[in-house]
Amino acid sequence: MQQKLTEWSPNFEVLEISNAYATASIALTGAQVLQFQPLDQQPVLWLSESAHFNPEKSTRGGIPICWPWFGAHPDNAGLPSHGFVRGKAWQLDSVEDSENGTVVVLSTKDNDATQKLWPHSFTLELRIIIASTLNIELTTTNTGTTPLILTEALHSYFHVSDATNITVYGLENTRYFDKISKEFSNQTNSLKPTGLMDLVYMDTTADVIIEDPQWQRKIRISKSGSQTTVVWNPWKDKAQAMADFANDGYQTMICVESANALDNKVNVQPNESHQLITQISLESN
Ligand code: TA6
Repeated sequence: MQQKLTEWSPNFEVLEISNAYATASIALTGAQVLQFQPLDQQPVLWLSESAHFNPEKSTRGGIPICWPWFGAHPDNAGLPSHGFVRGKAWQLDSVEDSENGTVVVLSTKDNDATQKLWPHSFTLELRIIIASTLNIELTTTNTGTTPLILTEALHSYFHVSDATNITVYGLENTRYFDKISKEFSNQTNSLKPTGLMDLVYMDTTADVIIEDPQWQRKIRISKSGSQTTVVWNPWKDKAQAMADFANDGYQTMICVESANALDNKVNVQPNESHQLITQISLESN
């Protein structure tokens, strides 16, 4: 394995890994995986061509970590969207080769600034295993004396050849909340993106498959410790409104997020831990 820590912009440090199976890059801001590309494959994760590499903000693409709330804060719209750890400096604890691939561990914990936003004590650890598959394990540990009640997501952006020509399987017969219409519905069939979608699928632990006929591959997203799957594509108008989203960027991405959101809250008791895990693998069509 080869590893390099480089600054992609001032104070924005990125760990670049290259091993026998894949290359990957991980920003220390937010412990955000920015890139993952198995050898001889198109990149699996989508990273915006217009991304801003800001040491205090989440980057558009890869896998931002939404924690300890997903989306807007439930009671206080003034708090940051998707929680506060995606714009926080994480500590790089270790980088080691194992028989399963390269294992990278990052962590963060509460401090005065987080206590003001969310008055709880915690440690968070992200374990990333880079091989021909990408394994991500987010462990929340309650180091305080009262229960932690939280929502969260591994907000994964996937790279596809053409968003209008993919099919998303695995969410059939699942109830979802549509964040645009603000209504609950039931997904009857597989999903074919045709426009803006912001869908929160409830009570599902199923694998999701993104079938991409043009690139002759399927991306399989398996998960554990997750009861919610979120599917998002901002489509043309919303993408144009975002400074870090190239105008046509929506055409080559889709977010499929392993999450615990809305009523699928997680309750972590003092001295206990909870793990949100996702595994991303490629299969040929
Ligand atoms: O997961 C979908 C979502 O919650 C959308 O509602 C959308 O706004 C998106 O995340 C991106 O949020 P961000 O704060 O990164 O711009």
